[in-house]
Amino acid sequence: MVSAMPRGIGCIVDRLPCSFELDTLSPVLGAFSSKSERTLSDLAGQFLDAAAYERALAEGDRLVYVVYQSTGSGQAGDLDYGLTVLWPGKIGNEYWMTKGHYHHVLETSEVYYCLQGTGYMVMEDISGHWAVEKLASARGLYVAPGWAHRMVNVGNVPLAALYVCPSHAGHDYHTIETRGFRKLIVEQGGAPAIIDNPRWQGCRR
Ligand code: PAN
Ligand code: ZN
Repeated sequence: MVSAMPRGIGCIVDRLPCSFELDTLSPVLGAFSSKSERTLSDLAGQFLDAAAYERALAEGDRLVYVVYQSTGSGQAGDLDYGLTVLWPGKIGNEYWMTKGHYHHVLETSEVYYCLQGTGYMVMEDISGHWAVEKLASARGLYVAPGWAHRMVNVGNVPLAALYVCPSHAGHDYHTIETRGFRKLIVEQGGAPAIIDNPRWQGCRR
């Protein structure tokens, strides 16, 4: 493609047309405006087995996932996109996962496209409906408006997924931090299983 525009990171900062490399083997996003790293301590209170969590944390505050972000203007009409890479691991028998969130602007949606790995997207809405969809290489996923979402890695390699969402969506982490998700993904008999979260605080917001 011929373009008079500068390529790469300059396009992202200035919100100019651009394309980007997606290294699906690493996996890494070729150009991004920021990178967030989440470690075990960022997931405090989220894993069911609190004692196993404390033991794991005592051994080191390990990196759980990285988000390469191309963050837009924050205006409706613009898009944020990026790549989330979630490492494999378990706390007790519960698989490593992202914090998960509702969008601050509840009626916004999101599309994910999985590049590598095996896992699930755990979702729920404020009425208590829930859904768990499989994530696997070359599999896409639509998070409908109003649904909280969390990635869970049930495989042995990093789970990597591209995401695209409205730039004004924002993140509401507080609701999940206090209420939890209704469903958890744990290993049972050597395979992933969906179980009820006994600590789920209901569908109030
Ligand atoms: C994604 C997520 C990313 C990390 O960009 O933010 O996968 O998950 P947490 O934000 O829950 O830590 C997204 O869904 N944005 O809206
Ligand atoms: Zn989101």
